[in-house]
Amino acid sequence: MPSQSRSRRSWIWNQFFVIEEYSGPEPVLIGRLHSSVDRGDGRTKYILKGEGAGSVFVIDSRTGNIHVTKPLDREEKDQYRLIATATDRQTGRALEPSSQFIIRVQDINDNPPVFQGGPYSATVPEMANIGTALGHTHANALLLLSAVFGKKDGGSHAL
Ligand SMILES: [Ca+2]
Ligand SMILES: [Ca+2]
Repeated sequence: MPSQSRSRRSWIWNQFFVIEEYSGPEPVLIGRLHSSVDRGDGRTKYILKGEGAGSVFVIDSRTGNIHVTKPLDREEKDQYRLIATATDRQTGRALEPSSQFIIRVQDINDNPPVFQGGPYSATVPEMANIGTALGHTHANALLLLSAVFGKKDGGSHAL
């Protein structure tokens, strides 16, 4: 008899980060999905569902790159729950179990209390945690790769 040790697959909770109120000349790359079965031949189709998918957040179905299309306001909404799916472009079959993740909006002090004179300027916090690798390899799961924030061209990423 086959053993019952079916490994229970738990959701992999990962996060992307977006600085609030940030807008660039073009949609800002915030991260990237990558399936472990993606051979880079274009068969893998990445799909994004959930809050803001297709409007606030758009995904390139081939590369898995996720962009944010407009400035976000953390005082209005501080996180978005999304679901990532990878399917085979030809058969439409799911290649991976869907994976949920969160896009968190990072606070900046854009609504400072007015109690001090003196020059005050809101600065964007250190980007360190954005450049950190947030995803981790899992044998059969979607991998979330964080973006190098502000990088103009992601084309130099070697796989
Ligand atoms: Ca705000
Ligand atoms: Ca704020």
